[in-house]
Order: sequence, then structure tokens, then C-alpha cells
Amino acid sequence: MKCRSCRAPAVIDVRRHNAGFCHPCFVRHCREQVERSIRAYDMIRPGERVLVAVSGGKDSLALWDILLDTGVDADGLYLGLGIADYSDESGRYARAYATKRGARLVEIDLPEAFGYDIPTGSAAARRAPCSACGLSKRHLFNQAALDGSYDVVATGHNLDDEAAVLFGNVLRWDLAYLGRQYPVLPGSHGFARKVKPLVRLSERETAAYCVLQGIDYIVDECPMSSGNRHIGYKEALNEIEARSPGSKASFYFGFLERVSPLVASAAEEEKEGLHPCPGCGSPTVSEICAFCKLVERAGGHL
Ligand code: Q46
Ligand code: ZN
Repeated sequence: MKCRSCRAPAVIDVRRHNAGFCHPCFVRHCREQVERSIRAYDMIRPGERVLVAVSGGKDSLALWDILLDTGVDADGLYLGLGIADYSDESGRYARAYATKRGARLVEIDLPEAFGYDIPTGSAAARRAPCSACGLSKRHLFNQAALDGSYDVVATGHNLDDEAAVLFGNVLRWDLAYLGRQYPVLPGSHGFARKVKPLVRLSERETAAYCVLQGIDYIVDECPMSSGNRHIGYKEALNEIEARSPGSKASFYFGFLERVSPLVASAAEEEKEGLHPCPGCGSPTVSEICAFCKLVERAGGHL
């Protein structure tokens, strides 16, 4: 197979685009896909400061790398979740990348700062590990962005992630979630803008990007991910994609273009009735916010 752009021997084929790429043209393809998303959804404006949520995995490191290479002012934020060896190792990859690039990595350690880790804290709070983890991440990434005067929080969600989340939301016809599922969530009082610049790249492309660019990342999955519903949705979509390449992209981008405008109001309604949490100041509709509730039940558990 030859490279679509320059006819040199291809190192990767992307069936969705019915194209092969050589190493330099593939790297350019990845950058172009990211820049295209940034422009199309007005994710990052010139001069803005970006905080990248870095897990040490392929997606977040590829994202950080592409943002730095395209001239975006991007620092990383690593959150220590206290998931035994997995956290130790993923932290090492995040730090090693930052050192290699001379980039700034902010670190927050959950056990140290809040007195709980995901395995014991989620059990104490009677929440599924991924639910306690997701809540902690959302809150702390946002808080760190506000504290550090960043304009934007960028996460490494890729096309496979977003298509799987969409699949789950459609299976349950969860209109509030569907209304919020968009590659950019605008900032508002107490919330930094959230963006997902990798939505035009698949998991396989971000992995290939890291391998070709010599970026070391944690390959192991989080040990708490078994039982995570999204894994099943991903497998189902992968089977469909194998039979008809491009299905995932048309499912997701068709939703963004044609359905998202119709359901956006479902999320708007939820915004009403927000007030600052007395514990942490984050906007919430409840008496105290979900994160403060989690810390109350899980914190000090170690
Ligand atoms: S880190 Fe956290 Fe994931 Fe592990 S506990 Fe679940 S949500 S699977 S992306
Ligand atoms: Zn709070």
C-alpha cells in the first residue's frame, strides 16, 4: 500500500478514510484532524492557555504532543488516583513525557490531598469505582483550571470513546446526557470550557501516532475498568466498524450535525437553579455538590 499523499510506502492504513499514510504524512494527518476539530467547534482561540488532562495513556499524551507541536500554550495535569501499581506507572509515563518535552506538568494526588483513593473511596461512598473516579476527575480538572487561570481544559477522548458514550446514551435515550454530548462545552460561571480535540481520530490512530513519534505510554488498562459498560459498547461498535468501515464516524458526526441541535435544550434546562456549593464554591443544583459529598463519605478513609 502507498501513502495517499506522497505515494511513499505506507506504514498505516486508515480504513475509515480508505487511505494509507507514510510516517510524516500520518503525523500531518493527525495534526490536521486535531486542528480541524479545534476550528470547527471553536475549541481553543489564539493566545488561550490550555490545561490538558494527562493520564499517561496514548490519547492524552498524543493530544498534548499535537497541541505543543501546533503552537498551543498547553500545560498538563496529572491526577494521582491511588489505584496501586497502575497509578504509579501511569504517573511515571506522564512525568517522563513532560521532562522529555520540557513541558509543565501540574500534579494532584487524591490520597494526599483528599484522604481517599478510588478503590477504597468508591466503596466507602457506595459508588461504582468509575463513577467516583469520573466525578473526582471532572471536579478537580475544572478546579485546577480555574485556580491556574487556564481558559480551557482539554481531554483525550477520541472517536471510539465518543461513539461508545453516544451509543450508551442512545440505548437509554438519556436526553440530558445527549444534550450535553458535544466536543466542546462552553465555559460559564464556575466552569472552564471543556474541549475534546481528538474526536476526529480513532484509538488505533492515537496509538499509532505515539508509536511512530516515540512517545512511551501506559499500555495496561486500568484494573478497575472491568464492568465498565463502555467497554461492551466499544466492542459492539468495533464489530460493526469491521464490517462497514466508517460506521462509527457517521454515527457520531451524524449525531453532532443532525440530532444534537434538537436535544441541546434538554441540557439547558438543567443549568437553571445552579448555585455555588457551600463547601467548594462549584456550581451545583443540590445543597452541597456531588464532589463534596464524595469527600465527606470517602475522605479520611485511608
Ligand atoms: S481510570 Fe477511573 Fe477510568 Fe479506572 S477507575 Fe474507571 S474511570 S477505568 S478512564
Ligand atoms: Zn462542593
